[in-house]
Amino acid sequence: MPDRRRILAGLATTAIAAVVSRQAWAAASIKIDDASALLVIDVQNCFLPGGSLAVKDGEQVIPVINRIAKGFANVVMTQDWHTPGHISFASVHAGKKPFETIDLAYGKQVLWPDHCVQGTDGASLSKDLSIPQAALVIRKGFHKDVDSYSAFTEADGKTTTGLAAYLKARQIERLFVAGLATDFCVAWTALDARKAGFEIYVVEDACRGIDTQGSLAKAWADMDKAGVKRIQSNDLAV
Ligand code: VGL
Ligand code: ZN
Repeated sequence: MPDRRRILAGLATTAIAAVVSRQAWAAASIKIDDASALLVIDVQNCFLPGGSLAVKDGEQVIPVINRIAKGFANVVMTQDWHTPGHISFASVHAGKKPFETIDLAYGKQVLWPDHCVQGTDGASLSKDLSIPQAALVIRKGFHKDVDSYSAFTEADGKTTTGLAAYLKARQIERLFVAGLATDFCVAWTALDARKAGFEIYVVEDACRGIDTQGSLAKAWADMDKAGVKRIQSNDLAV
């Protein structure tokens, strides 16, 4: 019965279309408004292939970040910006190697290869970032004796970068965070954003982690507990 077959085929097509459009709707359901800002964390040469603290597959975040950034009027970038001989560098602690930890006055510190030294090419933001509307670059980690993974508060837990006040002065309530590295600067930024009262989403596929001594799993667990939302770039309506 050709007619019946045609009707059934038509129904099937309609059903498939409904499913597809529902998925499309569900997949891009998070709206970006004037109270939203994108934070692009530390997309710097040192953290990219060939860099002194290269994050595995770090370069893969760049096209994703460039794509989602088109949906944001408000974008802040951060730049890890250490003094030469910074306290977070293994090279200044006799007998210590990168990725070992030490206890400092403000708590446990992972030691790193020398990276993101002020004014060096390694500290430059990647030339492949394409976010011309970014209005602010926050530099952090520039006090020689204190690290600062977070874009908000240095590792002493009290020295502020001023970012929360800037965002609040601009009526920003909702933050989306992307960049490097998921388990250090991205996670610490997201956790501090919650403490400062912001709603925050980590865009997972726009980030990559270092993952030393279980740090990546711990970071996601801490973020989950603190109410940080974990999304994919396709969830954003851009
Ligand atoms: C970072 C380790 C040391 C980061 C910065 O951007 O996540 N990680 N400094
Ligand atoms: Zn650093």
